[in-house]
Amino acid sequence: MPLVTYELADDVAVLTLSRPEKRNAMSDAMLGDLGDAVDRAAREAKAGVLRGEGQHFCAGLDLAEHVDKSLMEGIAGSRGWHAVFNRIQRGTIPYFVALHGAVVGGGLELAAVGHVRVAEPNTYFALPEGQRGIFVGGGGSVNVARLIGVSRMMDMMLTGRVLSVEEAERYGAVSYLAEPGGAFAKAMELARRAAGNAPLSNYLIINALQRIHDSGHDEGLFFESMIASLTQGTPEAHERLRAFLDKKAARLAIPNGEEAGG
Ligand code: 1HE
Repeated sequence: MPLVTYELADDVAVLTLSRPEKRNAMSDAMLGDLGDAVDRAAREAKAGVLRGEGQHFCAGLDLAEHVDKSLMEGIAGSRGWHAVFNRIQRGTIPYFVALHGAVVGGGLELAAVGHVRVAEPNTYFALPEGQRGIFVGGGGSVNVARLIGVSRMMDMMLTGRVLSVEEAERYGAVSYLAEPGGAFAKAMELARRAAGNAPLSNYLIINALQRIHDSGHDEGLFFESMIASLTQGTPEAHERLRAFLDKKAARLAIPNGEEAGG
């Protein structure tokens, strides 16, 4: 049985970390299965949902496999995480991450490379690398720091602070608070919505925004103009703009339950 199971629900690929007896700790084999599932989703789906089986999302790096690794093996391991995670973060489809229970160490690094995070009330977040005598290796120094800020990340790593879901939401790591047991359904709802967007827009949203954010002001604005004109010229954009003008487009679902536009 693969350690990451794959299902296709219409246009949405559902990737489930399936090693609950070890709290979905990420072994080398599991990372390989995650990479295979991500590549399959890129071929078949328009959006992805990532979740964990059992009581927790993911307990991070499989520590049992890492007791006796050499320095070079450690580097290769970390670079392997980067390679797979990059195919999620800067791939072709957006990922919605459904969180519950422990989101710890590499589990938080994995959640951070998704594009939108939904969490249940029992979710908690920790970076116990300092306590374990190691360091983040799955891109967290870039991606977790980008989500919550360097100073909060240092606090978590230095003191072992465990964030509640409310704190994580306040810090920007969680976009939606779900009901108990409701994170997957909410992530599916959001993924289905995103799957209805123009695929080129989704690709650019997940690839260009992060690169623009990493670049300078002038480069960012220049890059943005190029992308804006590129998307406007596509037949799909013409069709969608025409649908809006003809009042055939889906209307905005505004928070008070009314609809507007279109
Ligand atoms: C594991 C792992 C793991 C559980 N590697 N085996 N991550 C951590 O430091 C977190 C370590 N795990 C925990 O603190 C707890 O397991 C949890 C708080 C996540 C969950 O607690 P609980 O009570 O539900 O489970 P448990 O009884 O602690 O664990 C159940 C089994 O899973 C047990 O194995 P068993 O054979 O005794 O049944 C645990 O040993 C096993 N298990 N977590 C290996 N992580 C790219 S660099 C990233 C760096 C990091 O991720 S550092 C943080 C690592």
